[in-house]
Amino acid sequence: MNYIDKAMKRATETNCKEGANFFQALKEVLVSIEPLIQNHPEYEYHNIIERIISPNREIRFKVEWLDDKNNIRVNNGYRIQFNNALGPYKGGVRFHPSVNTDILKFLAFEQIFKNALTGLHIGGAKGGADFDPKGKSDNEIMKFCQSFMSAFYNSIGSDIDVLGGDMGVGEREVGYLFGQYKLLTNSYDSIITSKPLSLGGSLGRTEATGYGLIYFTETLLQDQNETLKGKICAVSGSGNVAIHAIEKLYDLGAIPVTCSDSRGAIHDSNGIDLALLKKIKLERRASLEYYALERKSAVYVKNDAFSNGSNYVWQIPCFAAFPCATQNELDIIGAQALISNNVKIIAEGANMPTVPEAIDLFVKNKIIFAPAKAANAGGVAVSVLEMGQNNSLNYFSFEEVDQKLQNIMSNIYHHMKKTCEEYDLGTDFIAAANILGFKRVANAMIAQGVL
Ligand code: NDP
Ligand code: 2IT
Repeated sequence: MNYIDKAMKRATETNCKEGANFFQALKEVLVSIEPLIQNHPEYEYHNIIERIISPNREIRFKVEWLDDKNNIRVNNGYRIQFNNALGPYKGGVRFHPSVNTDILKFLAFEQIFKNALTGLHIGGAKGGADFDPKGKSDNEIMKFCQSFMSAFYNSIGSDIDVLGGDMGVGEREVGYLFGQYKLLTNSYDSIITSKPLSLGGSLGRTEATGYGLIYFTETLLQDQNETLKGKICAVSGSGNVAIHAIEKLYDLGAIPVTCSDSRGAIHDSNGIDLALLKKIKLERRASLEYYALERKSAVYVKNDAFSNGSNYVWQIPCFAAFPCATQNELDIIGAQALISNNVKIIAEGANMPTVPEAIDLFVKNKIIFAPAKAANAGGVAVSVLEMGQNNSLNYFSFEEVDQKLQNIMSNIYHHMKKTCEEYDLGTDFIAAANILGFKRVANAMIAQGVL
């Protein structure tokens, strides 16, 4: 039995049986590190694969809270502290009804290697709850955040595990989570990032994931004598990552023409009206349907109206496609449409947004593919800058953070390129990201001995 089959068998025995997302993430890493494993017998000697595929700790807790009608509500909360070989656990918190152990394990596993790629000293974790923030009042969100933090605050700490934002968790939620931790521990420790500025948040953190995605893409393209300038781009999602990707695309002279949410998609051939998008999604927290009502050039397609179930945005001809909503949102139908419309590059803003079969199609058709672990690492990287600023009490300007973000994204690309050369990978940036990330974590595990 080869190491991939052995590891998958071990994962099946020790993890949730229905862990489709976790196994998808796991398999991609295991397959692509093959050239590394062949050249490094020490990883087998130290049994790194079996050790790296099991989370160090999985915390599961009940979250009880009172809604506005004084009904007692109950949700499931989780924190997966997957690997801390490189530094304190670090990773976001997701509030979404779909959250379960499988989703959080895949996210935490990906986070280990993404965090390693930043070159910063942080381990990988992810947490969240199956709580749906949609339709909840501000008071209910606050109550939920306070109960969530009360349930597991003693498992985190500024040098143990530092939380951050993710889907459904932005500045508002982070502020409430932070406040409750402060109350319970009487400390102002930096146990969460993406904080509002008034609580010690970093300038540039809100923008970092979306901006970083576009910096990474432009760096990669420049290396191929290409640029985003003047090019039509398709973006999915309309949350934190998508909105700031669209903003940076405009800064670079590109033309983003699509966005989407959980209910439908927008195609605006004049270019997305960013101010209107922010008003609808960030201020009003409303559906994109209202965008189309206020903007005559926009076409709105409801998810169920595009009958094959695929996201409509991938049908729009574009030079570059940026999936920025959620996992497995770019399917084969979308990939086929993008390829037949001569897409040049796919760069993942969301975590694992492309199904494996679609990735295979892109690779077969020589479409450049920038994987999430590298392309969306700007968010967590600026989170670490936030931790550094909190600990040193020395705060950077927006321009300083933005410059550091550009340097980090450029370094990630250049290290991946070097890995491609070293292992003769051509432009297989998926393999390069996995090899580079794995190597850094594995070496740190070996250096610490058997724990
Ligand atoms: P937000 O909650 O701000 O936005 C999520 C967006 O995705 C919303 O537009 C939402 O629509 C849409 N969406 C959610 N579920 C679905 C679905 N099933 N089908 C179609 N659209 C959907 O989250 P973020 O922008 O922060 O996160 C987006 C992705 O980026 C996630 O994969 C996240 O893990 C990843 N990421 C986030 C980082 C960050 O710093 N925030 C860092 C790195 C990665 P609606 O408005 O209707 O809910
Ligand atoms: O997936 C991610 O990298 C994030 N959600 C950001 C995590 C963080 O700790 O800032």
